[in-house]
Amino acid sequence: MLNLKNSDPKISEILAKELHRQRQGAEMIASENFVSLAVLEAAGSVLTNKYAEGYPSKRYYGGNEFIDQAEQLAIERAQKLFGAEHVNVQPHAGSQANMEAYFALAELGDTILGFSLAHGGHLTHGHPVNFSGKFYNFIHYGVAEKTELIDLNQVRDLAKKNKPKIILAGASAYSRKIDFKIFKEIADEVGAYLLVDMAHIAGLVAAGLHPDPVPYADVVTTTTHKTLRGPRGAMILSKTEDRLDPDNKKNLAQKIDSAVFPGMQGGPLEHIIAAKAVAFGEALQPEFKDYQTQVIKNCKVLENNFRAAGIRMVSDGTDNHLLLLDISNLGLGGKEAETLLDQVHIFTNKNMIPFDQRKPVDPSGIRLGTAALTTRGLKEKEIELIASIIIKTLKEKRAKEENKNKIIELMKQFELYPQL
Ligand code: DSN
Repeated sequence: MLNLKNSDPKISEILAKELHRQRQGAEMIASENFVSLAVLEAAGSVLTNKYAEGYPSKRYYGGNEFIDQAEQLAIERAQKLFGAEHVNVQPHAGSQANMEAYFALAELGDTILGFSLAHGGHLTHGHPVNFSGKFYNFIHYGVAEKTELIDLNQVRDLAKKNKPKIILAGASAYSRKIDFKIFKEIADEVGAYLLVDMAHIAGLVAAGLHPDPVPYADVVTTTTHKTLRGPRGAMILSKTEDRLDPDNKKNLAQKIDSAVFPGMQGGPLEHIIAAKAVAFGEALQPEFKDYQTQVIKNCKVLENNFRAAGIRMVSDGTDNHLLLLDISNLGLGGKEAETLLDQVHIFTNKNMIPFDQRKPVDPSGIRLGTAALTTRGLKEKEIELIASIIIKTLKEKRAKEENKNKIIELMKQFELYPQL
């Protein structure tokens, strides 16, 4: 840090301000977390200097003796963590991981059945503005209007009618458990691959606190930086054998590897891969399960407080690390709510709710998560205080200075990176 301060004071100052912002706020964006200093150190390491196109012991550049060891460790730790047959740790981000999985499993223009973004899915699950919606013929299932749970009857009906090449399960704003066994049954009924994007819940899956997609899915993609608490990046887990195409020269693992490189990416980010290895090592420790257990407990505290305050939650609550509030009957939109909460230093994001009457830029929902706050050490008592400030701020439609100060004081008690 000393070097940066001297050589580029402008950027150094921006980094310092961002650290200050992170320290002073209650981070409730459901897809964010705080990595350990060890992960941070690996991510900022000399491995950034190295070109390593290819895979361990099969590189297109020399000098990869140590890079190979780091990547191999990342692979082996991820295999152990998730019981996966094959792991590719090179995807730069969740979006690339999904693109690579589609490349491996389908031809351009093939039909894929995925969860609608408007009901809690993801942009890369076939939204028309995204590559996925442009390159493939996506059909979407959603949630049932009454329960706001994934409508498995609709999934089955659409699968039978459209005979997709891939059925895709996974979400970015869904607060309930996903039954991957049923998805697998439906995929088998229509001869489709099952692809699961477990980005949001990967940490819960690793800790055994969410149904595990790995035994059922042909391929599982995930980011590494959400509940899994690693560096910003992604990976792909897969079975080795290809159920659908046994005569193909490549098995499923080889198809995934070639889709990642040379299909989609060039030089892997080996500093980030080393940081992934560190994070997977951390997730293999028993304390990681305690952490994930607390993430869910903290989210339940939010649920109980919002229910008591009469604030509607999509699907009436949560089983995981996130909650989706429907604030339409409080007389404010998601955009305004996000801004008001920002002003009291509670960081959230506006989000569409199923069957939303408003537009994505100003929808009816607010998404909240507890992964990052739990990393900072907050437990039930502190989450109660934060819930009460959220409720007051939303109901009064006012960002009061006293509430902002309460959050700043609270967060001071849970130091973030005191060593930095
Ligand atoms: N942007 C991520 C999220 O917030 O859920 C998903 O990619």
